[in-house]
Amino acid sequence: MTKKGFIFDLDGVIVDTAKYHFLAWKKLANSLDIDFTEEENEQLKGVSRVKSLEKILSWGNKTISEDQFKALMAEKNEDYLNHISKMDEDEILPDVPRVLQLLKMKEQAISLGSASKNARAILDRVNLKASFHAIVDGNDVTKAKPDPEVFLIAAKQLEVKPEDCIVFEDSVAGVEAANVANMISIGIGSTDVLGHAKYVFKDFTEISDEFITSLIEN
Ligand code: B16
Ligand code: MG
Repeated sequence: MTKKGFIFDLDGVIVDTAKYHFLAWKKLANSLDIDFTEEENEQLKGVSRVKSLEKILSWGNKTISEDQFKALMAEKNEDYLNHISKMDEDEILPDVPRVLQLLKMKEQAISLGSASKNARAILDRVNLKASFHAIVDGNDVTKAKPDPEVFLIAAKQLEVKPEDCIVFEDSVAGVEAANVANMISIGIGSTDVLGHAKYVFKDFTEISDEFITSLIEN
């Protein structure tokens, strides 16, 4: 049987760090007199830090200098890291450990494929680093999702062909990236948003051991 590559996005799949991104972006936007809602935060899921700030500034019709842009990015990240530093294993989303354990037992190849430059720090906080054979994150890519780069690097590191890889993603851009990479895309969230994924589940509690086994065997 061919070994499969299982690639996990981080924010929204393994942990819900979107709430911390929201708090940090809101604080920053409000300090610039820009309104920032949960709906707008949704649109930043899977989007890089630079692109996120560009979007917030355009929503608020603001133009700023390059130096100010850099300073705001650093400020936002410092605030975000402050939230991250308080995370622990309790923040791992339900049934993620069960699925990781099953994949390990079945000797499958497992990678992270995240846009976040803070991915390693987060995995450390929730004590999951050892569960991954490869970690590919925002520090390793030049092109952001929906470009497939992050997942193709992960496949290469796992030494598994893209068509033998399965991607778990909560963002539209991430599902698109997985599809472009010719991988099986599994959306975590709502069908309304992730309709382009091959399969969609609300969360990992809906993903059975039988389903994972069928992915490995087919
Ligand atoms: P950072 P993912 C993404 O992570 C987040 O969904 C997105 O909201 C965030 O802006 C991006 O990482 C960059 O994060 O500021 O930590 O580098 O979903 O691809 O794991
Ligand atoms: Mg995500």
